[in-house]
Amino acid sequence: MSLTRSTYGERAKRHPNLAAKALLETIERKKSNLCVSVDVTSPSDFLNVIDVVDGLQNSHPSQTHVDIIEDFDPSLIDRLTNLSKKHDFLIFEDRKFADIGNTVALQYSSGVQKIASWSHITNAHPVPGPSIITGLKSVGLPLGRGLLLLAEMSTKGSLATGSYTEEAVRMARAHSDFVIGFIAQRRMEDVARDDTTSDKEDLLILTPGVGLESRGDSMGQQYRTPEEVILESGCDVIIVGRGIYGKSSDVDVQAVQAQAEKYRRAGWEAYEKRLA
Ligand code: 5BU
Repeated sequence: MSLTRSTYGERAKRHPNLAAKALLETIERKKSNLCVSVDVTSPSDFLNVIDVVDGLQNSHPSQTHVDIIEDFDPSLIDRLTNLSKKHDFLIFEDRKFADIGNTVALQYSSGVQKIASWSHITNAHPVPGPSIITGLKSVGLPLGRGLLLLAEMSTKGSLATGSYTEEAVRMARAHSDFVIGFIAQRRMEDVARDDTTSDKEDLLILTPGVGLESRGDSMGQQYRTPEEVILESGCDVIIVGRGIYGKSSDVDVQAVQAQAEKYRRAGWEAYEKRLA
């Protein structure tokens, strides 16, 4: 059965990769294909937004950018990890690695952030070629982590199109033990397919550029609705940031709760329509 007609739970049972399996299982358990991108700079807002949206079982996983947090302190990661256990969500650090294998392995494992030690999923630009996967895999695979490749972007004028996207898909197929899917705007099964492509392939599609009230921002971001993303384009997860916590520096917890539930419901209803 095609992936767009299968439930998250059925795909979880079949999936060989531990991080992908955990992601699919949790989506099914929480009935949420919403990933909230928590792009706030204050550590307390960061933890509050996650506590509120995940406490309501709204979101899974939470996407982070720890490099934007003011006065980053490693204890923040302990608190984030505790929340992820308490509320049953995976952490996806949207790090977008883009360097040579040796450097990305160090960026992933070391420094102040030690991303590999706490982030279940991370992502990378395919621009350096397959060596970026080899570098990240040397650190992440023994820890049971998963990698997403940026096959496409949501921004106006993105260069990640055509043969670039095709090469990203080939790279992912060649490393399917560690690459669990893509950041992309549509499904990738039919891209660069050849005789060697397995029918059992299940590469997940996590999609940013999702908004219910706006079609974009003033800096090139482009939004589509959850229905366009999940039902029409067959993607697996909607990634939503400002649509949930707004643009102001004061996070309004009640408004965040309401918006998160609105996006969760929209994403799940689009998925149910797709199955039907
Ligand atoms: P927004 O507030 O919903 O626009 O946030 C979208 C998030 O997804 C934000 O964290 C971006 O860094 C991230 N993103 C994106 O918007 N578009 C892309 O192509 C990629 C990531 Br890759």
